[in-house]
Amino acid sequence: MVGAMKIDVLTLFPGMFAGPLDESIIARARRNGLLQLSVHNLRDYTHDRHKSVDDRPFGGGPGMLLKPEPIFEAVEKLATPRTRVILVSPAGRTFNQAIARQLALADELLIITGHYEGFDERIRARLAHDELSIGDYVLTNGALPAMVIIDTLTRLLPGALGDDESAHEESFSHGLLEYPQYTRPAEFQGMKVPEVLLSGNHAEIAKWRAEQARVRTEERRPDLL
Ligand code: JCQ
Repeated sequence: MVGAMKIDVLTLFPGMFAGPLDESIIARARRNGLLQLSVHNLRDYTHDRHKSVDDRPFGGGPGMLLKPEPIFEAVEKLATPRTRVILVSPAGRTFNQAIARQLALADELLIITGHYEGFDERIRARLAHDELSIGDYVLTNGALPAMVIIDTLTRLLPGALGDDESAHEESFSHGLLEYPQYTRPAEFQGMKVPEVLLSGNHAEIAKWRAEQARVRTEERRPDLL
């Protein structure tokens, strides 16, 4: 199967994954076998009566840490030597389109989502190939970041996008923000579509768009230039 990718997710909140991954392009990629996604409940890898996944930090301090045993057991059962194991937390390197393009080349990923104060450090040391953040803010747990990463990777799988969907070159692949775009009507609530776009002069249109993309990027995201 061309582009087929297997992604396993290890989470304390498997219910959060129902819905977002069952719609649209991701649902179609799954139906078509391009994406083989499985969500696993970390609690299923515990053995004690209380199904404990976390414990207090040695040395004291607030909060709880994800304990090693259930995560080690889950990785042992779910990962193969080909699997790239990724932790999701605010302490990871910041996910972006370049990282997405790299990850999309893998054929098996296991995404481990954190919560609370963090992971026991031995999970990082022994199990993780990479640790990713989706940005500098704190969420209640890593389910949403995992879904963001899955979404980004899915649309990069060969065959996942239809012609109309992939005809659109995304902003971050040419390194600039998108130029302003308009559809009908040519005038709406007194706001006119720029004349050049109605001119039929394709060289002028391309020039205008390149200029607009540059201006918009300078104004909004000078860090991209
Ligand atoms: C990911 N940006 C924010 C919260 C701890 C130790 O792992 C933790 C994971 C989370 C959830 O992830 C995020 C996040 N990228 O909050 C605390």
